[in-house]
Amino acid sequence: MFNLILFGPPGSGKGTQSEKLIEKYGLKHLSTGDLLRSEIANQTALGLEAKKIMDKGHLVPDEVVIGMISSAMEQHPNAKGFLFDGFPRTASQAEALDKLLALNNEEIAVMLALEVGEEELVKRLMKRGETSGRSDDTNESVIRARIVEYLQKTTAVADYYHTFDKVKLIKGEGTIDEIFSALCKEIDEKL
Ligand code: B4P
Repeated sequence: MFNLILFGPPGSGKGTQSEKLIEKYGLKHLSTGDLLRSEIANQTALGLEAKKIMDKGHLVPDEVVIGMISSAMEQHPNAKGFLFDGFPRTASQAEALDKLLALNNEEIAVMLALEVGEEELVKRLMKRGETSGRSDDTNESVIRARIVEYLQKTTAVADYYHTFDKVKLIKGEGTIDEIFSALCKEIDEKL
């Protein structure tokens, strides 16, 4: 199995690049953002609770997202590998993911971390908000709150994987194809 984490702040292009990567490498895409938005669309109890938190730009509790990822992994026992997008976002989520993978003698091969400046992130998300219908993309103060959450809680995840020498930094500004090539180069070196 080849398991990789696509990491970066909100709007750094994780979702955009994930679509291209899963097509090229045949990995199973697991995006906690997509899983949460599907719960919201289906108006489940979990989704209704999560929406209130996401609309403030905050992170959904660890136990909720870990539970979602665990059951999504169980549903794909024959996957060639997983691409984790937007997960883990806290150090606890990272530890839980390592434990889940270890149950099957698996591990994370690499974390690819997209680096994008704050003003570019805000610009991209405001632009996406014009068409996406995502309530967390329409308000600049919510977008900035998401970036603060990232700086306060999520950057610790990169520190965690740094200790295992698994982090590769990728310039996340430029054309989508340029960034995709840089990501593929790192993956091909690990395969
Ligand atoms: P997510 O759904 O993970 O998404 P995101 O961080 O908003 O964006 P992403 O980086 O995927 O950006 P995209 O490619 O779309 O999170 C949403 C919320 O869910 C979180 O705030 C949180 O509340 C909750 N959540 C999710 N996972 C969680 C977890 N593990 N724990 C707790 N809470 C969790 O790109 C953005 C825009 O930029 C797009 O419009 C795209 O077209 C554009 N773009 C992409 N690449 C570009 C490029 N190279 N140049 C110009 N524009 C580009």
